[in-house]
Amino acid sequence: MQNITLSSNHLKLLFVSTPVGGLGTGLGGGVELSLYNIAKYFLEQGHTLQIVAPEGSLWDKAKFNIVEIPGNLQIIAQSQERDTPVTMPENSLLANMWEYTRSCQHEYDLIVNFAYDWLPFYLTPFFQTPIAHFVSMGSLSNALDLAIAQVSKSYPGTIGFYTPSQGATFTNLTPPLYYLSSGIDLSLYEFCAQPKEQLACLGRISPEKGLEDALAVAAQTNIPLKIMGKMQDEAYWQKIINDYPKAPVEYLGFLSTDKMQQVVRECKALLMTPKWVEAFGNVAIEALACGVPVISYARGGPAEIIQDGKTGFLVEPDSVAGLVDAVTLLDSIDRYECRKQAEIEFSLSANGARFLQWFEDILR
Ligand code: HBI
Repeated sequence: MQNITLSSNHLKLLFVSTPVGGLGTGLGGGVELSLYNIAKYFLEQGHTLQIVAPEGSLWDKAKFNIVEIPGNLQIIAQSQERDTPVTMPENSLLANMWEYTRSCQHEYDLIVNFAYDWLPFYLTPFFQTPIAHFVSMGSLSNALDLAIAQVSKSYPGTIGFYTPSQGATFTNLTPPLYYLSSGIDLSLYEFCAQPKEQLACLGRISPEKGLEDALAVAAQTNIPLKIMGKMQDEAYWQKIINDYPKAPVEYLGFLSTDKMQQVVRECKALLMTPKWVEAFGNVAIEALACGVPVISYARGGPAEIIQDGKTGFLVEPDSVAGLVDAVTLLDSIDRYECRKQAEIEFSLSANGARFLQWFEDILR
């Protein structure tokens, strides 16, 4: 085992990205935002970093020292059943990314995996350089669950999640497990003390987001609802719009962070109605950063973020009546408390420090 001396705590890190799309295309969803913010922190702290990413990534290649790998994208895990066999396309991008990683592993102190895929977990024992695995969703696949459990047993302390509730969806894991939460660049979000009479929804337009319940709130309260996010499931959208023809709803599309926060900051609250165990819910901390309280079902990541009654309200899952009651209580929330929570818990430096601690624990 090479004897690593953390002189001046300088780390040489190799981040291996998700194989479902190039960085900056939005296909990588929340894990793209996480990778961006963690990379920014480690670069600002003076560590050495390289990012292995799919060809066609849009980030600044020089700034992030990105090496682009060709190959066919991996199928997104959410589209598979729990018992679907692991599949590898010909000329697999995932395999090519990990072949590159194997070939240069000795130049780094630590490899960090951001892919939610079986292969990197299976390959871990074949590597000499330690690998930290950041798991970006709840349990979706039996084969991957087993591979994660095996790595946690053979290499304790190398599995990280966003939240405990996300981690709890997996079984047979060996502690210690790490919960990193998340972080955003707060300078991109502007506090607003006096909102308009409107509510917001943020995130991919897809069934697991439960948008029909937000439409029901708009219909019952007649408060205008602004919806923003990638149109992922058009049929689902058409169905829920037809189910609530009278709801005062406006779909604004997928906006840049700046355009999105200009709308969200003027809202009385962000509504989150997840039907699945949301691993985290970056949209919740984006709203808090603008001083916007979050009303969410008490399910998954949002339940670990929102301070009930102080920075928003946690509602009995799937209870539209509970959401409507919470909307009537919004005036009791001090919007500056929302911004303050974001500054304390979810800044780039707070998030980066959590990852640095994790990495140093692994390397000790
Ligand atoms: N699917 N197969 C696969 N691999 C990933 O890394 C992956 C995914 N689906 C979604 C996803 N990553 C990210 O968008 C989420 O982790 C946020």
